[in-house]
Amino acid sequence: DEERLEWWHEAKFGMFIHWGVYSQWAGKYHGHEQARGGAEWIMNRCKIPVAEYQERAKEFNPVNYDPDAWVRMAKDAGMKYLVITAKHHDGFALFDSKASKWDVVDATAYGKDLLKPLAEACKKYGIKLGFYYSQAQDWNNPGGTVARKVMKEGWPNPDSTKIDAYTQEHKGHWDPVQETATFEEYIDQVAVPQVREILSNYGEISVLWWDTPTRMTDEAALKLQKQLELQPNIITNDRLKRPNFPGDTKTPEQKIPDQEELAGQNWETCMTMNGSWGWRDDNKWKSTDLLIRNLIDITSKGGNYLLNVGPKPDGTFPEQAIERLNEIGKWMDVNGES
Ligand code: FUL
Repeated sequence: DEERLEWWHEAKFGMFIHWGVYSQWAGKYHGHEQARGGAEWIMNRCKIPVAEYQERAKEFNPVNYDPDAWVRMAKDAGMKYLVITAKHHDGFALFDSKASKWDVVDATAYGKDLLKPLAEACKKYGIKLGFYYSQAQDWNNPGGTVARKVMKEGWPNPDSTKIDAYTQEHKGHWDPVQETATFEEYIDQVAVPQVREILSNYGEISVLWWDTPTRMTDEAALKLQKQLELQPNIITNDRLKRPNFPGDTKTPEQKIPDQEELAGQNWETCMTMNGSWGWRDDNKWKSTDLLIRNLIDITSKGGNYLLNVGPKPDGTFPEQAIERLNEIGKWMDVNGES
């Protein structure tokens, strides 16, 4: 076990990438600014109907996507691994999936697998690749669960009080389509096969990053965990199901633990560069100085830093992110280990 985690401890610094069709919305729905939460949550926060969300996805066409450039930017900043949202809570698969038509190949203008060329670029530059997979929450594939997020009173839809009542009665769902399958059907027909796909079709996968175990069952967790055998050296986090599926790593989010808090454990602080995981320009960009101080603070305490970039819908990194990665790279040239 110690051996399996050796590279990860040595790595110290990684890039998190939150990308999907939510980047098209960039935190705005019908002219209203999303009031709370990351922009990747817009479908839930604004209770966007499934049909409307999927209609817009047809226009998703990241013609400027250059995974080679992405990986070079990570590498030049001193990052040693990369974790990308293969599927976030909106259920959209960035890969070619046979288990659901709600994927980049079938549901968008782009029509090509986004993870394949990224996996190739990671291999080319010696960057370890990990996949984030939202195993329970899925707002588009029927049967997926939903966290109940109360929207601001009367916003953005003047009818939102009514929608909230529906949502309360329907375990967080806001669109009847979401309940046309059971959770068990979703696990067996979508989640398990998709985890098989991402662990089979992209070469060596070093990390599986589960997220939000909303209404997970032991049965579902066991089925998903079993798929990890496809990648014997894979490292997983503590978010498959709490508390009895601890995985390998603890995942403090947007915070740096005290020296004693997670001493002796494997932990990784994940953090945004601005106020959102998914693309949104919110004027909350952290300074490069702060990002570097965070990196020093975290690694001196024995943790890893997983720093997020939320690419734009055209496939490019925000200029603010590029600038910060460049500056971190310059600091690394002088102060980094290699
Ligand atoms: C959270 C998610 O709900 C956020 O959207 C983001 O992915 C973060 C890393 O984990 O729990």
